[in-house]
Amino acid sequence: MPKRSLIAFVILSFALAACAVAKHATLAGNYAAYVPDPKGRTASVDWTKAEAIHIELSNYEMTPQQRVFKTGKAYVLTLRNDDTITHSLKSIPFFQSIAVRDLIVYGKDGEVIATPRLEKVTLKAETNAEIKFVAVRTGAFDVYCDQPLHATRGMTGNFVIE
Ligand SMILES: [Cu+2]
Repeated sequence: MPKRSLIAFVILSFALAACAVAKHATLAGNYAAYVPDPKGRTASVDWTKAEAIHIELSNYEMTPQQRVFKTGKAYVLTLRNDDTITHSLKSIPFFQSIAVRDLIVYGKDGEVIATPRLEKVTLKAETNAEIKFVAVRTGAFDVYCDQPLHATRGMTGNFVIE
């Protein structure tokens, strides 16, 4: 294979691999802003005591819009999209303040994405996702759906870690 074609092939391969993950979740390239050692942090908590939380993303609404988390506590956050269109949950500062154990996106092409560095979770129509995480850093975080004009129409919320 000529050198130029080889380079193009390598770039295309990387792009396709990135797309496979980007379907449901956007990942940051920069680890430094995220909570260090998410594996260690999520391994050292009692998951039988994890609190289950449900958030609906449908009809240009995020329900509930407010949610308070406690540092050091484990959560299983279920995101449901029962709508006929795609929605997302985005907040880079929030995802940088939690230690993620697993992200599972359910649906036709559901997949498990093991990552400590989420930026958003995208949910196609009639898809659910589950994020297992430990709240780590305190703060107030704006969350929103980043589909065009959805935040303007009301798909916003506020998470607090205290
Ligand atoms: Cu939306």
